[in-house]
Amino acid sequence: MTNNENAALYFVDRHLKEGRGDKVAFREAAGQNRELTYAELAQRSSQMAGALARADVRPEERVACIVLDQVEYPEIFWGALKAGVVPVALNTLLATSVYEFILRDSRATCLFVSHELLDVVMPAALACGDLRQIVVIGGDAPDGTMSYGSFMQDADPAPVRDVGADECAFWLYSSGSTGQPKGVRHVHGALRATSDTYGAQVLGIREDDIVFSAAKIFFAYGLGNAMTFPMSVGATTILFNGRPTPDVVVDILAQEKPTVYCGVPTLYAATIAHLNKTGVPKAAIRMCISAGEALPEEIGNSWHALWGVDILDGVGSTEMLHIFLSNRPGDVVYGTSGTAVPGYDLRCVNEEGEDVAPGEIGELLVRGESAADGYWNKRDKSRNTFEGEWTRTGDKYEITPEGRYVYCGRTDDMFKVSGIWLSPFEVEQALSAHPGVLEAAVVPRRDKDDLEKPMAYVVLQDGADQSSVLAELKEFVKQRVGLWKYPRWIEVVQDLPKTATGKIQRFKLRETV
Ligand code: 3SK
Repeated sequence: MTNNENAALYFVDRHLKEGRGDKVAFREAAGQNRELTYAELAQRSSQMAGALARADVRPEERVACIVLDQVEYPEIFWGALKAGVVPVALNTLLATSVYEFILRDSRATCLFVSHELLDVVMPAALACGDLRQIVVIGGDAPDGTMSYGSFMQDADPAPVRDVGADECAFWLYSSGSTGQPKGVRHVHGALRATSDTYGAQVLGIREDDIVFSAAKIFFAYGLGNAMTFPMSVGATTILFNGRPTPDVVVDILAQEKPTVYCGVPTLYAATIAHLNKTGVPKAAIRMCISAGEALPEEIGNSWHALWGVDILDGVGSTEMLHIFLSNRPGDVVYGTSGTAVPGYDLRCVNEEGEDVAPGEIGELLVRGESAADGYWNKRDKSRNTFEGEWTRTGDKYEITPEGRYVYCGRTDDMFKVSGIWLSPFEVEQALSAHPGVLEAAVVPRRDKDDLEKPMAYVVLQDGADQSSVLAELKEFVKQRVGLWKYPRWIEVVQDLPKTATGKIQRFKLRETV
């Protein structure tokens, strides 16, 4: 191969040749205060590639990353890419049973885990036969694991593996409508495809930018915001390893002075409420973006009133890697998702696959270079989603006469909570696992900020004590399926609407809500 298209050459090593070695690439916020320059990242990621080879992790094998936003994350991610090993970036908020499913499904042979997550992750890791190595970042490494320091120690840097742009680079996991997460395989070329389009042409990312993304690196949205977009131009990213509550976000905006802030609607709404009490500090933001779920108009207007800066609302997907439909700087219409990002084509089609007219609702299809290569081991689902050059989004949209796209809901029952897909099925399973619950149905309901959150209808087991079941259920769901998925409202009902074949008719409940 003559032209090595390994993405690490462009995003990491190029900065040395272009004289940005001493520039800070990543800085940890809120008391962590470690920094990583582009030169250090180039060196440490090459050393990581060598350490992976020394540990006998071979090219094309998967390494699972259950890692908080901290400086080791880019070292692992780019080190794996340099080695031709495939990092699988996993949500750090999942439950043990979901980790076990994903670790088995991905057949990862090595796991990197932040020590803060060990209690939840270790029982899953120990149950997975393919895992040969567990590397713990920070804290003490328990028996059967190795510390990050020892894993890296004295490893010789490895050369960057020669790969083509179409070779698999990394995986993300996307939740499925049946509750089973799907491994989404992305290629090396997809990273550049998102930074050359949305990053350069919508965000207009610049070398002097400092970026803070409240959305974590394990999300496709966070991966672009906090990793590839800033790294495409040699900018600096602020990393925060904790929960981005409104007070923390405001502190980071005031202390670290990011110029680009990337949030999600729920957090924008909570931050506005916080700022209305505390007042707006001096900050440096020039650009704010939002994705994950449609941004209510009111939130965009209130944010603009406080900061004098618009929020660019956009739409992306794990399958397309980042945003392909967005409002533009200087051309924001709140309540709409904007227009196609340069480099992407969109269609809105009816059930026959024909384009719908403006004003009619259809499913959104998207075409662009960053589309995933497919789902891992899910041929039917891959075929249904990736139709040749076009990717089905499962989102329903209407095009206004001015050519802007307006979100109209999901084609199936999935919905987003705080920007993360939620499968009602998965939450229903968790609710039904409680000894006091016979069956359950979950639908979205809008909260006071006009954002969707799960609402559950439950049928209790005969003889169950209603008040004690209700007192336990939210915590019970959090422990089983993940912290953000618990139902914010629970109503006890005598029975659930069902089809003749016993399928829950969630649309009937949605109408009631
Ligand atoms: O949910 C979105 O809008 C999104 C945006 C960018 C990347 C990934 C996703 C899921």
